[in-house]
Amino acid sequence: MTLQKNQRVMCSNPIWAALLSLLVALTVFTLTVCVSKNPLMGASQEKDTAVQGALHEEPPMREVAGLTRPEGDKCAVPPESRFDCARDRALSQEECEERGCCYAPLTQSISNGPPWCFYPPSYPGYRMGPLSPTPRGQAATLIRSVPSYLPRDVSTLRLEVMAETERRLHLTLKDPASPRYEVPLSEAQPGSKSEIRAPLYTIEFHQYPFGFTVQRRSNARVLLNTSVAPLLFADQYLQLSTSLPSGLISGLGEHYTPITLDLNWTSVALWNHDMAPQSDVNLYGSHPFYLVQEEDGHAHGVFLLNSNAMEVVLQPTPALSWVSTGGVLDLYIFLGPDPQDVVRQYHEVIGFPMMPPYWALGFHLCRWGYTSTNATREVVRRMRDAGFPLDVQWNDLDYAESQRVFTFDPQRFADLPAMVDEFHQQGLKYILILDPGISSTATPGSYPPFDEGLRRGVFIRNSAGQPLIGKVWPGPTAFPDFTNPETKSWWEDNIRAFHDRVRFDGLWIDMNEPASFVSGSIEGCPDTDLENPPFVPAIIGKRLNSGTLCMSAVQNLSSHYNLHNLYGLTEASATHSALVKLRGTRPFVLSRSSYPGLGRFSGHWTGDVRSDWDQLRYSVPATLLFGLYGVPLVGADVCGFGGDTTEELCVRWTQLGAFYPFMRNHNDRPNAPQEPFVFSPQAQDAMRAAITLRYSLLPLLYTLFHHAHVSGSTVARPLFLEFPSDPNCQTIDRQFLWGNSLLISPVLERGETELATYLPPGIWYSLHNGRPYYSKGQYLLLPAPLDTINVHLRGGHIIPQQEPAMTTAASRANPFLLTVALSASGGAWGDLFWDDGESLDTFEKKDFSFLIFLAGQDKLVSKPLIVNRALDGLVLGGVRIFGVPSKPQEVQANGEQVKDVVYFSDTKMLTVSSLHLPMAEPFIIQWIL
Ligand code: MIG
Repeated sequence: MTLQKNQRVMCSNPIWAALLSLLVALTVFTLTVCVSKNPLMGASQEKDTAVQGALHEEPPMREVAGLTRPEGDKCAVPPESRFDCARDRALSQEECEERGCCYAPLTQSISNGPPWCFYPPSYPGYRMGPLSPTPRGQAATLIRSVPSYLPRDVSTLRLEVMAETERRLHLTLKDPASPRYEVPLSEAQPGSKSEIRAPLYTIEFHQYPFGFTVQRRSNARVLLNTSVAPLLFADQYLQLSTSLPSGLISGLGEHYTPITLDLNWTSVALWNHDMAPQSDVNLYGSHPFYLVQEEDGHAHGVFLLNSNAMEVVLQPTPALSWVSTGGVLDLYIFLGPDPQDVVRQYHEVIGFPMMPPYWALGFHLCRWGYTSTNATREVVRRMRDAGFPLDVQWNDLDYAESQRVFTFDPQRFADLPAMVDEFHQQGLKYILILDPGISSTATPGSYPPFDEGLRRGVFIRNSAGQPLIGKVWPGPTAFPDFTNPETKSWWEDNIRAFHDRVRFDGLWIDMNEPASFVSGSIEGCPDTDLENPPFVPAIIGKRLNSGTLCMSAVQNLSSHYNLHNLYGLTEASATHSALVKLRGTRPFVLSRSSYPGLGRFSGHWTGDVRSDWDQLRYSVPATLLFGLYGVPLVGADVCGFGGDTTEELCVRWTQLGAFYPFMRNHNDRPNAPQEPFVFSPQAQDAMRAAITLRYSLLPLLYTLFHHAHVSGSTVARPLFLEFPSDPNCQTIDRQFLWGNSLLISPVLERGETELATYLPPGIWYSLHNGRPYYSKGQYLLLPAPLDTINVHLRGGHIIPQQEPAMTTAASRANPFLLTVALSASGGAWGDLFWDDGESLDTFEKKDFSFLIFLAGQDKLVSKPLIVNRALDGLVLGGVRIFGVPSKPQEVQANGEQVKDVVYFSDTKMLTVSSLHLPMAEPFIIQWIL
C-alpha cells in the first residue's frame, strides 16, 4: 500500500507516473486486498506491534454505586465539553439527577447549545475484562454492574478488535447472549493475517469505564477517544461518543450542507426520507461515514456499519456522538494517511463503484409531464433541430397506465415500443421511471405484477402477516421486499416481461426510501416498541413511520425498523442484476435513496431540488460528497426540478451540470419548460457550448470512472482531496476537480460575471485558450461572462478528448484530441482507458485498452500499454500544447513534418491539427524549438 502514498511524489516524474498508472491498471487486485499479519495476535509476544491492547487500569476506584447525584466539582465541565445525558427526552433537574447526571442550566436555549443535563466525567459504565486472542484479533467481555437508565439495557457485551490491514482497524460491540440484527455487507475485504508490519495506528483501552483511544502512530495524534462520554448499549439505544482531532469533518449524509459540517451543536439525522433538499433535515439517503481532515494534510475516516435510524451529534470540543436506535456497533476506522487514501479504504469495505456504460455520461433529458409518445418525440426532435447533443431521453410516470409500473398507457403511450425503437435508430437511449409500490387495487387478474407478487409472497408484511398496504401514485400499493430472494426473481420477471415489449436501456428507481403518502399503512400501525422507540432521532415528521411504512412491518431479513435505510440499496441491487441478466450489457440504474454500497449498482440524483441559486450552489458539495460515499455517478436536476427556472439560472446550471458526473435536465409537472431549446439564441449558445464541451471531455471522464471502479478514487473531487496540505483548500466547495487535473469554477450567484477563483499552487491553463496562470495558491478574479464556464487544466497533465458529436455513439468514433499542459519544467502525463463502452466487466476480463501519454519540453509520446479491438479505426486528430515558450520551427508527427500548426504567442499555445495517427499504435509528436 506504500505505492499509493508515493503516487503524489512520483507524479512529478512522468516516467514514474506512467509506470505507476500501468501498475494501478494492472495490479488493482493487489491494491485492493491489503494482506496483513494480525498484530493483535502477536501482541503478547511482540512488544512493538501497534495494537497491543494496552490496558490502562485505573487506580483502585470505588464503583459508583447506583445513580446518585454527582457532587461538587465533578460537574465542573466546561460547556463545550458536555455530553448530553438527556438525548432521549427532555428531563427535569430531578430526573436528570436521578440518572446520576449533572444539571446546570445555561441562559442559552437548550435546543442548539450545550446540554443542561450532562454526564459527569466518571459516570458508571462498562468494565472491560482481559483481552484474549481470537482468530481475527482480540476480544474482551464488557460488563456493567449498574444498569443504565435505558429500557432493556444490554449488560454484557463482547468487544472484538480486528486489525484488518495496516490502515484499517475494525471494532465490533455485540450482545453475546442473543444475536441482534446486523447489516448484511458482503463486500468488506477482510485482509489476510500475514502482513501487518507497520500499522498506522495504535489502540489503547480504558478498562473502567470502558473506552478506547486510537492514535496515529507517526505523530501520536489522538484520532478517536471514546472515553469522553459513556458507552450506552440498550436494545433500542446505542451511543458512542468520541473526540475529534479537528473540526474539519465531512460526510454523514444525506443532507443539504457545505462540504464540511458545522460543529456548533448540530445534530444530523440519518433516516431515508422523501424530502426535497433543504437545510437541517434528513434526506433520501443515509451514510454513516465521516472523514476528518487533521489539518496537516493527514486524514482519517470512520464508518459505523449500522442501518438503524440514527442521530449524529456534533459539538465544538470538537467531538461527535453516534446515537443509533438498534443493531450493533460495528466500527471501521481508516487511517489514510491522505484523504484520498481514506476514501479508497472506505470503498474497499463498501465496494468500489460500478463502471457506467459510456452513454450514461452523455446528456439526459427528462421531465414529469411529457404526457404522450408524441410529446416525447417532439422534444427529441427539437433538441436535434437546435443542435444539442442528447444521448438519453426519459419518461416519468406519465407513460404508465393509471400510474401502475410495468404497464404503459394504451392511449397516450400506445406506440411506446415503436418510439423507443426510433430513438435507438437515432443513436439514442431510453430510460423510464420505475417506482417500487405495486398497485393493490386493480381488478384481480388484470395486473400480474400484484397477482403474481401475492402468489409468490414477495411483499413486505404487516404485523398480522398480510401484505402491508400504503399509498403512492397509483393509490393503494404493496411494497416488494427486496431482501427476499423470491422478490428478486419476481422483480426480474416483471422487468423482463416489460422489456420484451419496451426496449428501455436503463431504469430510474424513485420513491424508494420507500415513500408512502400515508404514514405506516392505510390501516395505521400497531402500538409497539418498534413504532415507539425510547428515542427518535431528530427526523422530519418526528415519527419513524412518517411518510413510510410501519416499523413493525416484516421483511425476510428483519423488521422494516432495521431495514428501512436499506430499501433503496436492496432495490438497486435487484434492479441491477435483473438488467445484467436480461440485457447482458452494463446496466444503468439511477436511485434516489441510498446507503453505503449503492455505487456498486447505481448512480444517484439529488432529488427534488428547487430552481434557485441556493440549490445550485449546494449541488456542488452534494455531488462531491456522493463521490466520497462511493457513488460517483451523481448530479442534481439541471436547471432545478421544483418551481420555474430563469434563463440565467438555467444557463449557469447547464454550465455546472456539464461537469456533474451525471448530467440530466429534469423538471416538475407544473413548471415552465426548461429544455435547452426553449431559451433565447444567446442562452442556447451558452448551453450548447457547455454540453459540447462535456462531450469533448468524455474520454477523460470515462477514464476517471475506470479509476474509481478499480481503485476507489473519486471522479468529481473536492480540492482538499487533491491538495490536502493546502489549508486554503480545506473547505472549498464552490469549485471542484475532475480527477487530479481539471479545475471547474462555476458561477453560482445571480448576476455574477467575475469570479473569485482559487488556484492551488502551480500553473493552471485556461482550458478554452491555453492562457497560463501562475499561482502561489491564491484567489484570482477571473472574467466569468454568461457564455462560458471557467475550467483550468493543471500544469503537468495531459487529458484525452474527442471531437464532440450529437450522441456518444457518434462521438466515440470521432478523432481524439490531446490537451497537454506543460509543467514549469516542461513535462506532463495522462492516460486513457477505452473499451467498447458497454460490455460487462471489460476490465476484469482484460478486454480494454490502456494508453499513457508523456510529454517533455519538446515532445509528446503515446504508449499504448494494452490494446484491444475497441481502438480499431480510431485516430488522434490533433493536439493542443499549453506552455510552449516560443514558436517552433517545425512540428513532426512520427518523424514527418506536419503543416497544420498554429502558435499563439500571447498565450503560448501550440495547436496541431489534421493529424491521422492510429490510437492503437505508439506515436511521437515533436516541436522543434
Ligand atoms: O412524488 O415521478 O424525485 O424526480 O419526477 C414525486 C415523479 C415522485 C419524485 C422524483 C422526481 C419525479 C417525481 N417523483
